[in-house]
Amino acid sequence: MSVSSDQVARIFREMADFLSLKGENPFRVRAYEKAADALEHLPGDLKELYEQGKLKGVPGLGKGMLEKIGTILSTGKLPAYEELKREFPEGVRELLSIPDIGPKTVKLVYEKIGVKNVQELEAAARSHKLRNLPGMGPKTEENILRGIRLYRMSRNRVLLGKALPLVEQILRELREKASSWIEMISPAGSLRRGKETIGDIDILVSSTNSRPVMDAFTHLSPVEDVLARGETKSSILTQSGLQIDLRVVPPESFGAALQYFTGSKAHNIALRERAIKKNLKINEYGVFAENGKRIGGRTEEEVYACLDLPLIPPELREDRGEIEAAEKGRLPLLLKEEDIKGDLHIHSTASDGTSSIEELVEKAKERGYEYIAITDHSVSLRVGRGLSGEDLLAQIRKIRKMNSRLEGFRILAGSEVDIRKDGTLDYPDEILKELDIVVISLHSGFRQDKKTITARVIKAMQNPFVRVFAHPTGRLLGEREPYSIDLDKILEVAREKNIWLEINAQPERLDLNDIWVMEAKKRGVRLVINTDAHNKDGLDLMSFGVITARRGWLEAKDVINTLPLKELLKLLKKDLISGE
Ligand code: DGT
Ligand code: CA
Ligand code: CA
Ligand code: ZN
Repeated sequence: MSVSSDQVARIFREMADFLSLKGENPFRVRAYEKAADALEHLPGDLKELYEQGKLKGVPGLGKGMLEKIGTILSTGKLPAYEELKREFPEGVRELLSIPDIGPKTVKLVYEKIGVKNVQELEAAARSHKLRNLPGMGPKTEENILRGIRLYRMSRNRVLLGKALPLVEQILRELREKASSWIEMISPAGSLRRGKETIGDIDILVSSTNSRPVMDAFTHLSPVEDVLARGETKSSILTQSGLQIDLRVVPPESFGAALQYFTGSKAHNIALRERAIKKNLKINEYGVFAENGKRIGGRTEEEVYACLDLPLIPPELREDRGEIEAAEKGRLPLLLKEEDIKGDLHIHSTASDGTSSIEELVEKAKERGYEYIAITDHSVSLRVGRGLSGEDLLAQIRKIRKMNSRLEGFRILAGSEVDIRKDGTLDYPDEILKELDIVVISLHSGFRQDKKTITARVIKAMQNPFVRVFAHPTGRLLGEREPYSIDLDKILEVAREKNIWLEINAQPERLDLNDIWVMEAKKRGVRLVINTDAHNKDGLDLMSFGVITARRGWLEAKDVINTLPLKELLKLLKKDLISGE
């Protein structure tokens, strides 16, 4: 077993934190931190350096520290560290990472009111349990809550589904407040590329006078704090803890800056290499010839054209082969939201939804759809208020009746059938065969090992009535890891059995993700984009599924629910005229 210097550094950092929590002499605390710093910058293998005596004399590694390193190298452990670790619960050390909270405060809240993690600290501050502790007051509670927000911001990425509405609001407000100074405005960065989570938000404006734009920006209604303010760049922190960077550039550079700040970094690097081969220089100001003459930069099209490329859609700019495809004229004709003709995974009030089928139909028609499938939960899903077989049959009859009164629109009677722990389905075939569409998914047994869970799904996929496998990995962004399903095998079976894999459009799911969507397409598996809506407004989440599909290079023809009703019914082997 070999211990790396980074591992030892981590132990020393934790030691420093624990000792500071105990109120130890600050010099002792600092000694561990210095040693950790030194270890993180060591060249070469720790054990070798130690055995060859080369650690002696390294600043920060005194005699005492060398002894501790020796102990860790020979036993894999440091007794003093193990002891300290037992003294404090897991989450307490994390509290030290919150800005403006020192070890004294952490020790106080832990010992006096039992606060053991960030969540508990937040709750204590909100319910005013901190203000009566010695040395604290209402102001301290405010500061701590702000610190927690800052901490979460620095650590957490936010969902595209959270960031996008905020950006829309900000663009609206900026346009209102500084309209005469804004020539063009666009989001950039990961948000423009449609990444599922966003680190910070980047916005770009072209203007000949940046001051009034920066004024408007730093006074936007969601501003909590102005982190930086300058001529060309300012940054704010919103009340929800997101950082937003605004850059203002002159109109002749707008395209170059938009290209540059949209990224991704990897795409930009690949593009720059291409420029160099053509004896050009490309940066956020423009594209330049060898003699320094500027040859483009007002629009993105111009930037790409200078490199003999067509405009590459932002969602593809991840250095996954898009430049080569562009060069060969083989960029996909990406799917658009208008291509979507229906939604095949929706819950109604019959199970855990909050809109009636009538309301859902109305909303779907507003969106210009030709069909929806109502797929309430199946019998054993108690939390989802699953339907008994009898209830489901009654619902099917109700839907058939509704269809007979609808023109140019079709409600498909479906179900989201739970795959039980043993791979059997939650309704018998006699019921499944009555449905227009069967969607299957997992809601339990997430901890099964890879072999078990994969075999379980494959078993379910053998049922001839199954059409769609929904949210195939079960991940919830920032909350739950995917279960350990072998997607490779699932794709194989999906192609063989002609089962469509879902891109679930819920912003915290986006499941399959872009990478697997791309892979599914390569393997000839067809995809369907569904919102899994639990109320009528949930149908509007479709856009997030479409963005994910675009990031996976999908065209309309790769996606089942771009098919007109007639074509879809053919695939489902159903008649256009609804049978009673
Ligand atoms: P994020 O914010 O973590 O979700 O991801 P991005 O892609 O928005 O990254 P961000 O905000 O750090 O920077 C925005 C864009 O600016 C990035 O996508 C590409 C460009 N950029 C930033 N730093 C560099 C760099 O060092 N080199 C190059 N070539 N481009 C960069
Ligand atoms: Ca960003
Ligand atoms: Ca940024
Ligand atoms: Zn569902």
